[in-house]
Amino acid sequence: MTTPTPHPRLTLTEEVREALHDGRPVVALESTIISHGMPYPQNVEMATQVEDIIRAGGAVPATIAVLHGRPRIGLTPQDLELLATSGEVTKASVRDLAYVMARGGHGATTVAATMRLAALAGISVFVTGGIGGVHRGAETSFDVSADLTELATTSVAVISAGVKSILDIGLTLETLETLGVPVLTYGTDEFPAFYSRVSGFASPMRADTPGEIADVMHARWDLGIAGGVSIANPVPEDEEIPADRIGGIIDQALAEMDKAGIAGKEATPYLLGRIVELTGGESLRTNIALVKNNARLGARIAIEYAERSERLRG
Ligand code: PSU
Ligand code: MN
Repeated sequence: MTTPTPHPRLTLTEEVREALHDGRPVVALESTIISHGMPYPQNVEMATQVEDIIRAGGAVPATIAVLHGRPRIGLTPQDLELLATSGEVTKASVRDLAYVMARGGHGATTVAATMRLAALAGISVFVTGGIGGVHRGAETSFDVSADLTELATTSVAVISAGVKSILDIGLTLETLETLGVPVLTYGTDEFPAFYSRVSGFASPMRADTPGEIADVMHARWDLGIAGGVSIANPVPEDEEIPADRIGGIIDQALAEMDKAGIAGKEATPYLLGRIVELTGGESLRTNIALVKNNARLGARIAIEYAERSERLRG
Protein backbone atom coordinates (compact mmCIF):
# COMPACT_ATOMS: atom_id res chain seq x y z
CA MET A 1 0.00 0.00 0.00
CA THR A 2 1.17 3.49 -0.78
CA THR A 3 -0.16 6.72 0.63
CA PRO A 4 -2.66 8.05 -1.92
CA THR A 5 -2.10 11.54 -3.29
CA PRO A 6 -5.03 13.80 -2.38
CA HIS A 7 -7.18 14.90 -5.32
CA PRO A 8 -5.91 18.14 -6.96
CA ARG A 9 -9.25 19.91 -6.47
CA LEU A 10 -8.82 19.71 -2.68
CA THR A 11 -7.08 22.24 -0.43
CA LEU A 12 -5.46 20.64 2.62
CA THR A 13 -3.97 22.37 5.64
CA GLU A 14 -0.26 21.75 6.19
CA GLU A 15 -1.07 19.81 9.36
CA VAL A 16 -3.38 17.41 7.53
CA ARG A 17 -1.18 17.11 4.44
CA GLU A 18 1.88 16.16 6.48
CA ALA A 19 -0.01 13.69 8.65
CA LEU A 20 -1.44 11.92 5.60
CA HIS A 21 1.94 11.90 3.89
CA ASP A 22 3.55 10.35 6.97
CA GLY A 23 0.75 7.80 7.41
CA ARG A 24 -0.20 9.27 10.79
CA PRO A 25 -3.82 9.01 12.03
CA VAL A 26 -6.25 11.64 10.70
CA VAL A 27 -9.92 12.00 11.64
CA ALA A 28 -12.37 13.77 9.32
CA LEU A 29 -15.21 15.90 10.75
CA GLU A 30 -18.32 17.20 9.00
CA SER A 31 -19.61 20.78 8.89
CA THR A 32 -23.41 20.54 8.41
CA ILE A 33 -23.53 19.85 12.13
CA ILE A 34 -21.89 23.28 12.64
CA SER A 35 -23.90 25.37 10.15
CA HIS A 36 -27.27 23.60 10.23
CA GLY A 37 -27.21 21.28 13.24
CA MET A 38 -26.62 23.51 16.27
CA PRO A 39 -27.16 27.16 17.28
CA TYR A 40 -24.39 29.72 17.68
CA PRO A 41 -22.17 29.91 19.72
CA GLN A 42 -22.46 26.28 20.90
CA ASN A 43 -21.78 25.11 17.33
CA VAL A 44 -18.34 26.70 17.03
CA GLU A 45 -17.45 25.79 20.63
CA MET A 46 -18.36 22.18 19.87
CA ALA A 47 -16.33 22.19 16.63
CA THR A 48 -13.27 23.60 18.39
CA GLN A 49 -13.50 21.25 21.37
CA VAL A 50 -13.96 18.21 19.14
CA GLU A 51 -10.80 19.11 17.21
CA ASP A 52 -8.97 19.50 20.54
CA ILE A 53 -10.19 16.09 21.74
CA ILE A 54 -8.90 14.44 18.57
CA ARG A 55 -5.50 16.12 18.93
CA ALA A 56 -5.33 15.17 22.62
CA GLY A 57 -6.17 11.61 21.55
CA GLY A 58 -3.13 11.51 19.29
CA ALA A 59 -4.71 12.09 15.87
CA VAL A 60 -5.02 15.06 13.51
CA PRO A 61 -8.51 16.54 12.99
CA ALA A 62 -9.62 17.48 9.48
CA THR A 63 -12.90 19.40 9.49
CA ILE A 64 -14.26 19.43 5.94
CA ALA A 65 -16.31 22.06 4.10
CA VAL A 66 -16.48 23.93 0.79
CA LEU A 67 -15.31 27.54 1.16
CA HIS A 68 -15.27 30.02 -1.73
CA GLY A 69 -15.95 27.09 -4.04
CA ARG A 70 -12.96 25.04 -2.85
CA PRO A 71 -13.30 21.76 -0.98
CA ARG A 72 -11.19 22.26 2.14
CA ILE A 73 -9.70 19.46 4.23
CA GLY A 74 -8.79 20.96 7.59
CA LEU A 75 -10.02 24.42 8.63
CA THR A 76 -8.73 27.42 10.56
CA PRO A 77 -10.54 28.89 13.60
CA GLN A 78 -11.71 31.72 11.30
CA ASP A 79 -13.20 29.17 8.88
CA LEU A 80 -15.08 27.50 11.74
CA GLU A 81 -16.42 30.88 12.87
CA LEU A 82 -17.64 31.64 9.33
CA LEU A 83 -19.42 28.28 9.09
CA ALA A 84 -20.99 28.85 12.51
CA THR A 85 -22.30 32.37 11.82
CA SER A 86 -22.80 33.02 8.11
CA GLY A 87 -26.27 32.76 6.60
CA GLU A 88 -24.63 32.10 3.23
CA VAL A 89 -23.63 28.49 3.83
CA THR A 90 -25.50 25.85 1.80
CA LYS A 91 -26.20 22.47 3.35
CA ALA A 92 -24.19 20.41 0.88
CA SER A 93 -24.78 16.72 0.33
CA VAL A 94 -23.11 14.90 -2.56
CA ARG A 95 -25.59 16.19 -5.14
CA ASP A 96 -24.87 19.80 -4.07
CA LEU A 97 -21.05 19.69 -4.13
CA ALA A 98 -20.53 20.51 -7.80
CA TYR A 99 -23.10 23.33 -7.80
CA VAL A 100 -21.61 25.03 -4.73
CA MET A 101 -18.10 24.69 -6.19
CA ALA A 102 -19.08 26.01 -9.62
CA ARG A 103 -20.68 29.09 -8.07
CA GLY A 104 -17.76 29.76 -5.74
CA GLY A 105 -20.02 29.43 -2.70
CA HIS A 106 -19.74 28.04 0.80
CA GLY A 107 -21.03 24.56 1.59
CA ALA A 108 -21.38 22.80 4.93
CA THR A 109 -20.88 19.16 4.08
CA THR A 110 -23.24 16.42 5.26
CA VAL A 111 -22.09 12.96 6.24
CA ALA A 112 -22.36 11.84 2.60
CA ALA A 113 -20.41 14.77 1.15
CA THR A 114 -17.82 14.66 3.95
CA MET A 115 -17.26 10.95 3.34
CA ARG A 116 -16.71 11.57 -0.36
CA LEU A 117 -14.21 14.40 0.20
CA ALA A 118 -12.45 12.50 2.99
CA ALA A 119 -11.99 9.52 0.68
CA LEU A 120 -10.58 11.78 -2.06
CA ALA A 121 -8.09 13.12 0.50
CA GLY A 122 -7.09 9.62 1.64
CA ILE A 123 -8.76 9.80 5.10
CA SER A 124 -10.34 6.57 6.35
CA VAL A 125 -11.93 7.59 9.67
CA PHE A 126 -14.72 10.14 10.12
CA VAL A 127 -16.47 11.26 13.31
CA THR A 128 -19.96 12.76 13.40
CA GLY A 129 -23.01 12.91 15.70
CA GLY A 130 -25.78 11.14 13.85
CA ILE A 131 -26.04 9.77 10.33
CA GLY A 132 -29.02 10.39 8.08
CA GLY A 133 -31.27 7.49 7.21
CA VAL A 134 -34.75 6.44 6.14
CA HIS A 135 -37.19 9.08 7.36
CA ARG A 136 -40.43 8.10 9.05
CA GLY A 137 -43.12 8.08 6.37
CA ALA A 138 -40.55 7.38 3.63
CA GLU A 139 -43.05 5.00 2.02
CA THR A 140 -44.85 8.11 0.75
CA SER A 141 -42.17 10.86 0.92
CA PHE A 142 -39.30 8.71 -0.48
CA ASP A 143 -37.04 10.67 1.91
CA VAL A 144 -33.98 8.48 2.32
CA SER A 145 -30.74 10.29 3.16
CA ALA A 146 -27.91 10.16 0.64
CA ASP A 147 -25.76 9.26 3.66
CA LEU A 148 -26.94 5.68 3.17
CA THR A 149 -26.06 5.41 -0.51
CA GLU A 150 -22.69 7.00 0.23
CA LEU A 151 -22.01 4.40 2.91
CA ALA A 152 -22.71 1.79 0.25
CA THR A 153 -19.93 3.01 -2.04
CA THR A 154 -17.31 5.13 -0.26
CA SER A 155 -14.67 3.40 1.86
CA VAL A 156 -14.64 5.46 5.04
CA ALA A 157 -15.48 4.38 8.60
CA VAL A 158 -18.15 6.63 10.13
CA ILE A 159 -18.47 6.89 13.91
CA SER A 160 -21.89 8.13 15.05
CA ALA A 161 -24.14 7.72 18.09
CA GLY A 162 -26.56 5.70 16.00
CA VAL A 163 -29.75 6.89 14.38
CA LYS A 164 -32.20 9.40 15.83
CA SER A 165 -35.81 8.34 16.13
CA ILE A 166 -36.79 11.27 13.88
CA LEU A 167 -35.86 8.52 11.41
CA ASP A 168 -37.29 5.03 11.06
CA ILE A 169 -34.53 3.12 12.82
CA GLY A 170 -35.71 -0.32 11.68
CA LEU A 171 -35.96 0.66 8.01
CA THR A 172 -32.58 2.41 8.22
CA LEU A 173 -30.93 -0.78 9.53
CA GLU A 174 -32.69 -2.87 6.85
CA THR A 175 -31.46 -0.49 4.15
CA LEU A 176 -27.88 -0.59 5.44
CA GLU A 177 -28.06 -4.37 5.31
CA THR A 178 -29.34 -4.28 1.71
CA LEU A 179 -26.54 -1.89 0.77
CA GLY A 180 -23.92 -4.22 2.25
CA VAL A 181 -22.79 -1.85 5.00
CA PRO A 182 -21.49 -3.43 8.21
CA VAL A 183 -23.03 -1.80 11.28
CA LEU A 184 -20.89 -2.24 14.40
CA THR A 185 -21.99 -1.17 17.86
CA TYR A 186 -19.27 -0.27 20.33
CA GLY A 187 -19.49 -2.13 23.63
CA THR A 188 -23.23 -2.81 23.45
CA ASP A 189 -25.68 -5.44 22.24
CA GLU A 190 -28.28 -2.86 21.26
CA PHE A 191 -28.16 -0.36 18.42
CA PRO A 192 -28.19 3.13 20.01
CA ALA A 193 -30.70 5.86 19.13
CA PHE A 194 -28.54 9.01 19.33
CA TYR A 195 -30.11 10.78 22.36
CA SER A 196 -30.73 7.40 24.02
CA ARG A 197 -28.58 4.33 24.50
CA VAL A 198 -31.37 1.96 23.51
CA SER A 199 -33.55 1.74 20.42
CA GLY A 200 -35.27 -1.63 20.75
CA PHE A 201 -33.15 -2.93 17.86
CA ALA A 202 -30.42 -5.50 18.40
CA SER A 203 -26.85 -4.73 17.38
CA PRO A 204 -26.05 -6.23 13.97
CA MET A 205 -22.38 -6.68 15.01
CA ARG A 206 -20.76 -5.90 18.34
CA ALA A 207 -17.16 -4.71 18.83
CA ASP A 208 -15.54 -4.04 22.19
CA THR A 209 -12.23 -2.44 21.26
CA PRO A 210 -11.00 0.11 18.70
CA GLY A 211 -8.59 -2.57 17.45
CA GLU A 212 -11.45 -4.92 16.55
CA ILE A 213 -13.07 -2.11 14.57
CA ALA A 214 -9.81 -1.37 12.72
CA ASP A 215 -9.56 -5.11 11.93
CA VAL A 216 -13.01 -5.01 10.31
CA MET A 217 -12.04 -1.97 8.23
CA HIS A 218 -8.88 -3.65 7.01
CA ALA A 219 -10.58 -6.99 6.30
CA ARG A 220 -13.34 -5.34 4.25
CA TRP A 221 -11.12 -3.10 2.19
CA ASP A 222 -8.28 -5.62 1.74
CA LEU A 223 -10.89 -7.92 0.23
CA GLY A 224 -11.72 -5.19 -2.25
CA ILE A 225 -15.21 -4.54 -0.90
CA ALA A 226 -15.68 -0.82 -1.42
CA GLY A 227 -18.03 1.05 0.89
CA GLY A 228 -18.23 2.36 4.40
CA VAL A 229 -18.23 0.86 7.85
CA SER A 230 -20.80 2.32 10.24
CA ILE A 231 -19.82 2.38 13.91
CA ALA A 232 -22.51 3.25 16.44
CA ASN A 233 -21.18 4.46 19.79
CA PRO A 234 -23.84 4.93 22.48
CA VAL A 235 -24.09 8.28 24.25
CA PRO A 236 -22.58 8.14 27.79
CA GLU A 237 -25.13 7.05 30.39
CA ASP A 238 -25.06 10.25 32.44
CA GLU A 239 -25.71 12.36 29.32
CA GLU A 240 -28.51 10.37 27.68
CA ILE A 241 -32.15 11.39 27.39
CA PRO A 242 -34.23 8.29 28.10
CA ALA A 243 -36.09 6.98 25.05
CA ASP A 244 -39.54 7.35 26.65
CA ARG A 245 -38.92 11.04 27.40
CA ILE A 246 -37.45 12.06 24.01
CA GLY A 247 -39.99 9.93 22.09
CA GLY A 248 -42.98 12.20 22.71
CA ILE A 249 -40.97 15.30 21.92
CA ILE A 250 -39.80 13.84 18.60
CA ASP A 251 -43.40 12.90 17.71
CA GLN A 252 -44.50 16.46 18.43
CA ALA A 253 -41.65 17.95 16.33
CA LEU A 254 -42.52 15.61 13.43
CA ALA A 255 -46.21 16.56 13.59
CA GLU A 256 -45.36 20.26 13.60
CA MET A 257 -43.03 19.77 10.64
CA ASP A 258 -45.77 18.10 8.60
CA LYS A 259 -48.20 20.87 9.46
CA ALA A 260 -45.66 23.51 8.39
CA GLY A 261 -45.08 21.65 5.10
CA ILE A 262 -41.34 21.32 5.71
CA ALA A 263 -39.63 18.49 3.81
CA GLY A 264 -36.50 17.51 1.88
CA LYS A 265 -33.13 18.89 2.97
CA GLU A 266 -34.82 21.26 5.46
CA ALA A 267 -36.31 18.37 7.43
CA THR A 268 -33.33 17.36 9.57
CA PRO A 269 -32.22 20.92 10.50
CA TYR A 270 -35.82 21.86 11.37
CA LEU A 271 -36.31 18.81 13.59
CA LEU A 272 -32.99 19.25 15.41
CA GLY A 273 -33.75 22.92 16.14
CA ARG A 274 -37.30 22.22 17.30
CA ILE A 275 -36.14 19.40 19.59
CA VAL A 276 -33.63 21.78 21.22
CA GLU A 277 -36.50 24.22 21.89
CA LEU A 278 -38.89 21.58 23.18
CA THR A 279 -36.28 20.11 25.55
CA GLY A 280 -35.22 23.54 26.82
CA GLY A 281 -31.69 22.96 25.55
CA GLU A 282 -31.23 19.48 27.01
CA SER A 283 -31.01 17.82 23.58
CA LEU A 284 -28.24 20.25 22.58
CA ARG A 285 -26.18 19.31 25.65
CA THR A 286 -26.68 15.62 24.84
CA ASN A 287 -25.82 16.21 21.18
CA ILE A 288 -22.54 17.94 22.12
CA ALA A 289 -21.67 15.24 24.67
CA LEU A 290 -22.16 12.41 22.20
CA VAL A 291 -20.08 14.08 19.48
CA LYS A 292 -17.21 14.49 21.96
CA ASN A 293 -17.60 10.87 23.01
CA ASN A 294 -17.43 9.85 19.34
CA ALA A 295 -14.30 11.98 18.86
CA ARG A 296 -12.51 10.12 21.68
CA LEU A 297 -13.38 6.77 20.06
CA GLY A 298 -12.61 7.99 16.55
CA ALA A 299 -9.07 9.05 17.48
CA ARG A 300 -8.43 5.60 18.97
CA ILE A 301 -9.79 3.83 15.88
CA ALA A 302 -7.68 6.04 13.58
CA ILE A 303 -4.56 5.18 15.60
CA GLU A 304 -5.26 1.42 15.46
CA TYR A 305 -6.03 1.64 11.75
CA ALA A 306 -2.82 3.58 11.01
CA GLU A 307 -0.75 1.05 12.99
CA ARG A 308 -2.18 -1.84 10.97
CA SER A 309 -1.63 0.03 7.69
CA GLU A 310 1.97 0.71 8.69
CA ARG A 311 2.53 -2.98 9.47
CA LEU A 312 1.07 -3.98 6.09
CA ARG A 313 3.36 -1.54 4.32
CA GLY A 314 6.20 -3.27 6.17
N1 PSU B 1 -28.00 14.37 12.54
C1 PSU B 1 -27.65 15.20 13.56
N2 PSU B 1 -27.06 16.38 13.28
C2 PSU B 1 -26.80 16.76 12.00
C3 PSU B 1 -27.17 15.87 10.94
C4 PSU B 1 -27.75 14.69 11.25
O1 PSU B 1 -27.88 14.88 14.70
O2 PSU B 1 -26.28 17.85 11.80
C5 PSU B 1 -26.83 16.25 9.54
C6 PSU B 1 -25.63 15.41 9.04
O3 PSU B 1 -24.77 16.25 8.31
C7 PSU B 1 -26.30 14.41 8.11
C8 PSU B 1 -27.42 15.23 7.56
O4 PSU B 1 -25.45 13.93 7.11
O5 PSU B 1 -27.89 15.96 8.67
C9 PSU B 1 -28.49 14.40 6.94
O6 PSU B 1 -29.35 15.22 6.22
P1 PSU B 1 -30.39 14.58 5.20
O7 PSU B 1 -31.34 13.79 6.07
O8 PSU B 1 -31.05 15.77 4.55
O9 PSU B 1 -29.61 13.73 4.26
MN1 MN C 1 -33.60 13.81 2.93
